[in-house]
Amino acid sequence: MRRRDLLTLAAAGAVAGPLLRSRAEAGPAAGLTFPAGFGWGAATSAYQIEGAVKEDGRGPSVWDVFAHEPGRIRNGDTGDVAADHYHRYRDDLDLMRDLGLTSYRFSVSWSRVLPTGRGTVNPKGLDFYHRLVDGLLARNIRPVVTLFHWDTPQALQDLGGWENRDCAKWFADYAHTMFSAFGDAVPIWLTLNEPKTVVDNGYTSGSHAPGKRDRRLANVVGHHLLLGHGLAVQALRATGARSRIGPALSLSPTYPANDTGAARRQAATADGEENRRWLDPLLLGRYPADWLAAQPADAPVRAAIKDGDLAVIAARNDIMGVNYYGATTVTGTGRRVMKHPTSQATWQEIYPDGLFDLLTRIKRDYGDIPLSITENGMATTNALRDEDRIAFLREHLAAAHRTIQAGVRLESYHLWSLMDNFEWAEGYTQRWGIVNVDFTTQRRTRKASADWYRSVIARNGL
Ligand code: IFM
Repeated sequence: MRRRDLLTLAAAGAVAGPLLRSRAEAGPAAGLTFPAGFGWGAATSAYQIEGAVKEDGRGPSVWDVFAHEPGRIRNGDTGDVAADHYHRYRDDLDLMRDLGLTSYRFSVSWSRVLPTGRGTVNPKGLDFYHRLVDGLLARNIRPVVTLFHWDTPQALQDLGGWENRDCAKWFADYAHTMFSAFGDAVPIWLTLNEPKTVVDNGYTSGSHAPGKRDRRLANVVGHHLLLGHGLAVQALRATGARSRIGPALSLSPTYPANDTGAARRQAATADGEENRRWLDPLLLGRYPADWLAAQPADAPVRAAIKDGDLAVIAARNDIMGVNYYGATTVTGTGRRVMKHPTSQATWQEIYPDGLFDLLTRIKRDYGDIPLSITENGMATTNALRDEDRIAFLREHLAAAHRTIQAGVRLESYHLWSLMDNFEWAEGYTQRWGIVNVDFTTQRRTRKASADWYRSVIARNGL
């Protein structure tokens, strides 16, 4: 299900209901202590916060180009300045320290480090990330670094980008550059952020860069992304670094809208698209048979999958990053419906119990791999008094706690997002941060949720 389709549903009135009807109304979860050493984090990504898109030798990415095309982004917004983090990172590091964060997930702008995506390294670009990592380590905050959060260098896009199989190799070379430069200073690398969103939004609905609308091509892109992940894992192992590595996937448990066999079958099919088509190749070394069978005989993805690819893709991961925003509910005809409350982001079907279902399912079906929640959060129009976000976070953390009690190796939680930022096609209209950013003055102000999260971290629990 694509976010664009959900917007259609929302417009038709299918999205409704007060936020967090069920468990939140039952009262706050309390007295839940997390294991010692549990990682309390927040997440961001480069294009969404850095700005400084033309400074210090940075090359353009697909998002620079896309955001400047008329009609692509709400209000004509761009990430040119964003939250100006490139210049304000020291203050932002202090903000993280004051919150008590023990983990910070950010992404590297590939074209800041390699302006044309490959070849000559831009020392000033690399230096920015050195200063950021050093600043985190000096504040006892663990850097969790994503290598690809959708901002493919435009120079590589001009060569076909992820449609071109070579992009997997270019990505692995860039990853190797980063591994060599940072060694053990970065304890956790995340290769890809949400390949599903690239496939769905970047190449199917066209609502994200590079704005293509070709589902057949999209699935080829999906395969090349997975191949790039596997090659990057190999590249890390080759350096001998002790850092750990894995992907960050957006996953969504799928449920039938009613108790009919047709709805259950459609939920299983939706599970193939939402979850198994990513988890199976990465953790089992094969595409799901039903997903593959659903691809037409002449689908280009069939030819794109070469002998040996799946062995590369299934290279051992040390950790699995899970971005969890909500559930997926489908009817007997396969239509997506919104059974649970939503947020300012109308594609979001808020269902905290789904986090428990999802993480326990990963352990059951894929083995006992360490997990990190690499994103979880909601957008709200409430500027500073974001009580709805607090309710959301409380319920999801309670579900995370139950997951740990059930024996899942969940080691950290990163809320999305540290601060308000450029929300892709929605520009600056959706506020996901626990820290408010005034995009005129760049002033940062902690929201109620930031103070609440700070107390959770201080208590190591709810
Ligand atoms: O802002 C995005 C992020 O870049 C990826 N995951 C979902 C978030 C909210 O839409």
